[in-house]
Amino acid sequence: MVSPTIERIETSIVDLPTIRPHHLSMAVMKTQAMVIIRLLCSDGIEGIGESTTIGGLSYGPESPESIKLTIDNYIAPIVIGKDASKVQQAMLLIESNIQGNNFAKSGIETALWDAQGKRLNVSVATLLGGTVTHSLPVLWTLASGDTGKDIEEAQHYLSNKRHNTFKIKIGRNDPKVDIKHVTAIKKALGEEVKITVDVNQAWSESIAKNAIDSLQNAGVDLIEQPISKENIDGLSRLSAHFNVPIMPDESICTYTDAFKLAKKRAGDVFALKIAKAGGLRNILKIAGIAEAADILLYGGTMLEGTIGTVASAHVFSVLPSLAWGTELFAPLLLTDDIVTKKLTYKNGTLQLPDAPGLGVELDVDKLEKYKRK
Ligand code: MUC
Ligand code: MG
Repeated sequence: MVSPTIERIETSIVDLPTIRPHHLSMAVMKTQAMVIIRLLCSDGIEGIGESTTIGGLSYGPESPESIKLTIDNYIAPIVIGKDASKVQQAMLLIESNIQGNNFAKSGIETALWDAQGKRLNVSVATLLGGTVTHSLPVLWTLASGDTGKDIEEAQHYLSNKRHNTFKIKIGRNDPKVDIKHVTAIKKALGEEVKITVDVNQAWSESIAKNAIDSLQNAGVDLIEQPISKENIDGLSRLSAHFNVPIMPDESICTYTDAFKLAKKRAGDVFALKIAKAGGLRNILKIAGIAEAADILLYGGTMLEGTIGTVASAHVFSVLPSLAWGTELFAPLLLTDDIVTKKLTYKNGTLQLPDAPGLGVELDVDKLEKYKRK
């Protein structure tokens, strides 16, 4: 049998507006910019992938423009002409020639898995070992920038049963203001509704000590990245000091980070993201380290559109355990989509599609409409 080769890789930056401004400690998002990858193979099969970050260069070390350039000028020339069915081999080749650029690598790996799944008529999750679940818990993030609006939003999604857990973005304001904000939301939603907060590194360790104490007393269930991503010892100290679990996000990108953090018990839960990790295979490696260290897992997002979200869902669905669920809600934060059929969200979950590959199809007209010219 002749092996299929990678013939062409096309990348586009797609800008999709959000349904409302999304306030994070480091940026306010009104649109999301996603790099969409089309990987065309000699057997006529096309794989799709997505490489997305948040707020230009304010969150991660790669921008949409740099991701596109890295793929076009550096990754594509390495893999064009190579066997499209050997995902591991292609990724090892990329990894041995290109330092860093994990977001770009993740989108390419996604497209390779999608193509191979379509080729073999199986889902990406099947290629990765097979699903443990088809239904992933999905929270919603409250980040309108206004306490009243956040409460209204949460009550709306509780009443239509789309979500039952909420993450509140804080760190933009004085900690006292943020604590009041979180306490008011928790009080309005009641004891039963699980609330997490994401500080996105905004606090010093000493501020964090006082603020986490107040948030713990207010009944918050999990504290995400309260301090600088570099302060690993600080994360260990906070995790040892508080009963409320601490979750590194920006501090834990690669499996090497996972090993360093696990050794220091710098967190009780790890936030997994395919972009930070440099792809789906690396999520499985991080999950192994976490399991060995008795650290729990959470399925994170870089606020990807449907393609990146469903790629994350495939790898998260094969994990032995995902104790803290996921935040794979971002397609719902966008006003439109570039796939023909949207993902199914219901009863606080995302349903994994079971069509071959990623199980979603690119809408080429929509891609054209939203593509940066
Ligand atoms: C982050 O830091 O976790 C995830 C959800 C959200 O609203 O922002 C992202 C980024
Ligand atoms: Mg985070």
